[in-house]
Amino acid sequence: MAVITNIEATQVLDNRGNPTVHVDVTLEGGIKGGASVPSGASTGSHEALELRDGDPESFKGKGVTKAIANVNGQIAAQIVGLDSTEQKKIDEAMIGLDATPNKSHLGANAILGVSLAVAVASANDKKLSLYQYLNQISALDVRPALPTPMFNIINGGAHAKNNLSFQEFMIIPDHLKRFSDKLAFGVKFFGQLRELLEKKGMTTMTGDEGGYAPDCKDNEEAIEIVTEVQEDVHLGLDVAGQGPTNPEYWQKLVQKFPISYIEDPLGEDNWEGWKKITEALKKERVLIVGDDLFVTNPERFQMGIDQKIANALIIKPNQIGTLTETFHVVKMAKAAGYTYIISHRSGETIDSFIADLTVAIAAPLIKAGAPNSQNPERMAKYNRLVEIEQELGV
Ligand code: 2PG
Ligand code: MG
Repeated sequence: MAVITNIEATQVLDNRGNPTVHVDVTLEGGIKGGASVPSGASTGSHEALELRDGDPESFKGKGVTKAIANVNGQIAAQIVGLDSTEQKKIDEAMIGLDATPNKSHLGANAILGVSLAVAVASANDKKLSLYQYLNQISALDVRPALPTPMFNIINGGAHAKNNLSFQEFMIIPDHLKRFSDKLAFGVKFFGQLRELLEKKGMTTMTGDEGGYAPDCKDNEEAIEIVTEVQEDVHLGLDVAGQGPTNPEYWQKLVQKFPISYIEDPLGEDNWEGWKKITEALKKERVLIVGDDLFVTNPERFQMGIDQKIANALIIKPNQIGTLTETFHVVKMAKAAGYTYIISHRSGETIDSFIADLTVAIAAPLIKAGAPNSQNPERMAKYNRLVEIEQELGV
């Protein structure tokens, strides 16, 4: 029994300078746990609602003081006094208190901040590493394992001021075994890409996730530049629904380049198109990944499973709003044979919760941005994974 004695939320800032919710939970005996909530830019329209103040005089309407007030008021009133290890009960109490389908009453940012901070406090109370504790409460029956990082080394779309319509160009060092070797590979590759861009007289300015944001002739040129650094490196794309809609385009692209991962090739409501693309790319051994399509939402994901759409999905706790619901969707993925991938948001803080989460559920891949030392909000996740690697002795 670890009784929650206090819950306190604060408005902090993310890497874009936008406000976000930080929550600290205190337990009887003084043990604490804190968590900061991330925030997307290319947000799916079916995501749980991120509550923002809308006051143009303050942070261009992006303040989160209403969400903070909901944590310190209504949520604290309901949750203080409960046992922090009862994650499901706490999450369900918040869902009940909100009583809307998309958490628009209290705000998914308010609810998730509490949900995560409760888990961190409980892990601290039990003197467990966060990933160990999450592994236990997930009840997924998997052994903690380190993921392969997908480094987003060229940024476009809603994450950069350049002319690339695809949002993310990633490298996937799955030819290496140890996490720290994969990270070293990413850092080296990123440096080589910088040199190549400089040689070509292209900009090395970066986007929101730390990758370079050059202007290119088209998306293909960006892929060509990456493969100029190394021909056979495995590639991943997040198209964020901003690409051609005909399956032939994608078939040709994956035949031309070593692409093994395509996220959101089509828009979030184009179920018919998704069905065709999934069918067309079946024999190409590519992960076809639903992000804005499924939004970590059990109903939307079930529609995809039923129609055999995609073969992988992105898991983002803030798309759904509680840890319990996040675990539920991962369980569905495991049962249906979909690959599940943990992802950061383009708006992040140095909170590294998702690093522990990815290990806890043994997700084979993580998206956490560029391995760019100028972006501590991305490096925090990678460095935490290195720590876990050390702890696991693998
Ligand atoms: C995505 C995410 C993270 P955002 O589309 O996958 O990379 O972007 O957080 O802006 O939605
Ligand atoms: Mg995406």
